[in-house]
Amino acid sequence: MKFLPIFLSLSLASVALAQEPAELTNARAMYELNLAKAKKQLESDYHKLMRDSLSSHILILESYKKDAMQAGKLEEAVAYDKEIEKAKDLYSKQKERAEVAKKKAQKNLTPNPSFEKMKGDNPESWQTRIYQPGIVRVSTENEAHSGKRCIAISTETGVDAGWIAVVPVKPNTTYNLSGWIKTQNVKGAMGASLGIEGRKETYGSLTGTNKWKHVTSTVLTGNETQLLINCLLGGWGMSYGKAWFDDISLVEQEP
Ligand SMILES: [Ca+2]
Repeated sequence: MKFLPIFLSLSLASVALAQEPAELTNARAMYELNLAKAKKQLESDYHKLMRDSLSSHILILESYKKDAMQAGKLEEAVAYDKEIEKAKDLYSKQKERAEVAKKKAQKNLTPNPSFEKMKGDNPESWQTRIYQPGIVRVSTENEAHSGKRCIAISTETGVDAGWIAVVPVKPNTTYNLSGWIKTQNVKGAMGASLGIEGRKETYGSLTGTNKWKHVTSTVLTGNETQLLINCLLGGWGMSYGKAWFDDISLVEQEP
């Protein structure tokens, strides 16, 4: 019997966790988001400060070198010259580090974005959705924008269908969604476009026949913690023809 209080208190704790109020969940998400933003800002400030300090250091060394030259102290001037080379080397290394950090922050979050990896008959991490029935062919093809493969949707009878990938995202954050679309005799509804499933706005909305075209747009997440990228032929109605998609990108934007 003496274990009962522990058992009870454990049960109460798990009930309390299961029923965490939405405000608390949101507050925690906001805290983590702000913390991530602050870390990113600190890192970028740090890189800038390092470069600024090294620039001033180089300027000072150069003025010392000039003074030494004018005073005919050649050995001293050569020593300053070596210091200047060292500082310039550090500056370029620092610049490289900042660029690597920036690239890391701008990572494309789309899984298998060029459709090069296959899993069975489908590109890995992508699946098809048929919203309105029609005779539709979904395929991976060799007419790629880059690499060897891309995805395609085609129909003569009309269709509303898409290739979908799920991407975890941060709430209340801005992302840039972009991709390449090619079309052949597309007509009806939104045509061929890139969008987020469940949202009415689509990006690109190509009709007719087009060579590979780059489409890009800004997506705000609001409360969402995942986005379903949708390479779509149709969209709130039926479209006809054929569309190809390749090199899809979802990148978090700088705060
Ligand atoms: Ca590709």
